[in-house]
Amino acid sequence: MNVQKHEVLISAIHDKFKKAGRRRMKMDVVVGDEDDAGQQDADASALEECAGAAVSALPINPKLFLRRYQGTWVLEPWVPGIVAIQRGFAPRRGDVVLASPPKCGTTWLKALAFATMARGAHPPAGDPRHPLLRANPHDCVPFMERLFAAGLGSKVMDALPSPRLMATHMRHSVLPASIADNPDCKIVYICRDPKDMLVSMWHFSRRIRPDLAFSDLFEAACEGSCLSGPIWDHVLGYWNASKASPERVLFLRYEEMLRDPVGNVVELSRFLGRPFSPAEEEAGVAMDVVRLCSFQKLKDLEVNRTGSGSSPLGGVVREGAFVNSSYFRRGEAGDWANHMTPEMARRLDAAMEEGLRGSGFSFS
Ligand code: PAP
Repeated sequence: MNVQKHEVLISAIHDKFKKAGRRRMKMDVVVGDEDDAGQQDADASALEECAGAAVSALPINPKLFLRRYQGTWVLEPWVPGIVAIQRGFAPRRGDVVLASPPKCGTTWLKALAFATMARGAHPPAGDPRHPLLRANPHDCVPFMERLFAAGLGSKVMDALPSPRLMATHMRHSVLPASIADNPDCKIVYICRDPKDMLVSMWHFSRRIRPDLAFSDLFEAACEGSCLSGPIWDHVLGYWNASKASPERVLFLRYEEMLRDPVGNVVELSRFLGRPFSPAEEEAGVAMDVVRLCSFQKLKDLEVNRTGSGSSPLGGVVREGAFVNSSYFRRGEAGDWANHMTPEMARRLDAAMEEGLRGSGFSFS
C-alpha cells in the first residue's frame, strides 16, 4: 500500500467534505478539479436521477431517517450513493471491502485492516508518524455510500492507491456484481450480537436525536426495520457468501475478536494475502497491530478525543454531531444487559433465531 499517496488523498477528501458540508451536501454539488469534469458529470447525473422524486417514492421510516431500498433500510441521504455505486463502481484487482451492519466494529476493523496492510511503510510499533496516530480510522478507510452520495465516489476511488481498502454498510444482495461476484475483490465482514449493536446505535443516534427512545429502535430492530435491517438478512447474506467462497469473503464476529484479537489479526492478514512472516511472528507484529488498534489506545489519542469528523449523514444533521470521540464508547460485549429487560432480550434473540433458522449461524 502506498501510504504517502493514501495520506495525501485522505486529506484531500477531508477538504472536499468540508467544502461540500459548507454547501449543505446538496445532491447537485460535486466539487473537484476541472479535469475531472467528465467523471463528475456522470456521478452527478446518476445522483440527480435518483435524488428527489425516486427517493421520496420509497417506503419511509421518518423517525429514523430511513428509506427501504431493495428490501433493506438505509439512511435516506445514502440512497443515491448506493444507486451510484450499483451503476458506476469500477472494480480494481485486489480491492478489499470491509462490510458490516452499523455499530458492529467497523471502526476497529478499519484500523486493524489498515494497520495490517500498511505495516511495511508504517510499522505498528515505534512509528510516531503512523497514520492511525494522527487520523481517525474512518479517515483512513473511506466509506463508500457516503462518498458516492456526495458525488465524490469515482474521483476518490480512482485516486486510491492499490490495494484499495474501502467500507460499506450495504447488505450483500445490494452490492454491485462488480464487488459481490468479482474473483479479484475480497470482502471482510464483521457482525456483533444485535443486542449490543442496538445499544451502541441508540447511544450514537442520540447525539443527533436526543429524544430518540430506546424502545423505538428496539421495536424497529425486532420488525426488521432498523438501519441495515432486517439484521438477520444482512448477516445471512455475508454468512452464505463466506460459506460459498471462503477465499473471497471472511466472516468475523466482534465478540470473537475481543476474545482473541491476535488470532483474528493473523487470520485477517492471511486472508488479505499479507501473512505475517516468520520474522514478524518472532517479533510479535500481530500483537503490535492489536495494541495500536486497541479501544483504549485509539480512544485516548488526541485526534480521537478532540477531532471532529464530517457527519456521515451529510446535510441532515448538525455539523460536527459525530465527532471522532463518538466512535469510541465502551468497546465491550454485553452492555445490552444495562438497557434491556430479559424479556426484551428474549424477543430480539427469538427474532434473530427465526431469521437465521437453517443457516448454520447463530448469535447464541
Ligand atoms: P460505525 O458503524 O458508526 O462505523 P462501529 O465502529 O461499527 O460504528 O461501532 C462502534 C462500536 O465499536 C462502539 O461500541 P459501543 O457503543 O458498544 O462501545 C465502539 O465503542 C466500538 N469500538 C470502536 N473502536 C473499537 C476498538 N478499537 N475496539 C473495540 N471496540 C471498538
